[in-house]
Order: sequence, then structure tokens, then C-alpha cells
Amino acid sequence: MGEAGRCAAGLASVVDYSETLSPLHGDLEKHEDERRNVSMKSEGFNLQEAVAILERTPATLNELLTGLPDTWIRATEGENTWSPYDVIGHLIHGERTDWIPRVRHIMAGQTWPFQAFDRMAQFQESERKSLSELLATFAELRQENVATLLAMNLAEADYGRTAMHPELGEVTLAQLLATWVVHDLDHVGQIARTMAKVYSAAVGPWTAYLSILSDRESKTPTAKNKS
Ligand code: NI
Repeated sequence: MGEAGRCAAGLASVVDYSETLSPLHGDLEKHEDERRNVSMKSEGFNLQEAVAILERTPATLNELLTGLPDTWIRATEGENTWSPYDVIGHLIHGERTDWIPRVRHIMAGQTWPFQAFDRMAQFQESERKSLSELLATFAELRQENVATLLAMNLAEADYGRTAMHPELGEVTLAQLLATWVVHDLDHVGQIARTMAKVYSAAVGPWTAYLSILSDRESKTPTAKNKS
């Protein structure tokens, strides 16, 4: 995936209601102040909103991919790019070795960097497994990991805790969790894009209106799938 995205949405939506007085005005102002403080600390990250995405990604992918002909599932964007099948293997590897282990690493206050994430591991691990097997494994691991995350009962102060990423340097817990969400969406987008390109030629002149067909022309997985 790409670099960790900054989410400033929380700040942008803070509106000045001071001219539109209502009996609720005081409460509203207090609420907005609280929102602003929270946004300042975790840059718009909100655990409930994040979990809303994390817990539905397996079902999204299951619905999108189960039962499709191999034309769609095994399609790639060219040499050294990933098929939807490869991406599911990569997401499984992330559930096993990346997100929750890194949350634990931060919460334990470890001073050494995270273990580097193997971006090619799925090519051995997925071998001879069917897509539905992989989707079921991903769903099971994600459910466990979301439950683990919620059971940690993270406090607002925890989101600012930091650890060292082997390439990016200091990162916060909020950034890691936000990245988990955006990483899902990044790969859902990648899957849609890869599938769309199967019909690159078939759409004929309409290709001019379909930006998905020209987005991200062949890049290597290492440049495209950093976690
Ligand atoms: Ni990735």
C-alpha cells in the first residue's frame, strides 16, 4: 500500500455556531471543543469509525469475489503486480504478523523498531489454497483481531503512544490504526482496478471516460504495497 494517509476531516468539520444561538448552544460549543481536542491528538482518528470499516472488509471482499470466474480472480495489472487472489493472501499475512502485533508492540512501550513486514509472504502461504479458503481465513482472523483490539479498551491518551517503524521512523498508535483502515480500502480499490482492467480493450472508445483503466499503470508490488 501507499504511505500512511493523514486524515484532517475532523478539523475541517468544526463549524463556528456562535451566531446561531439556541438553548443547546453551550453544550454544542463544549462538544465542539472536545471534538477539536480529540482531533488535535489523533488527527481525526476515531476507533468506532475505524472498526466500522475493519469489521466489514471480509464481507465486502467475500461478496465481491466469491464464485467469480478465474478471469477476474487471477487477473493482474501486468508483470510483478498482484491479482485479487494474491491480495487476499497479503491481507491474511497482515492479520497474522502486522496490525495487532504492532499494536501490542506500541502498548508494551518497546523501544526497538517493529519487525519488517514481508510483502511477498503470501506467494508461499497461499499455495494450493482456494480463494474461498483464503477468504474464510481472512474473515476469521479479522474477527479475532477486531475483538482483541476492542478488548484492549484503549484510552484517548493511548493513541498518542509511539513506536519506531523500520522505514518511516516514529509513528503513533492512531496512525497505525488509521493505516490499517486505509490499507483495507487501498487493497479494495486495487482489486476493483485490477478487475476493471480485464476489460480495458473490451470497452473500446469508452476507455477515454474510465479513469480507473489508466490509474496506476504497472508499478512493482514493492512500491505499491508498503504497509
Ligand atoms: Ni498492502
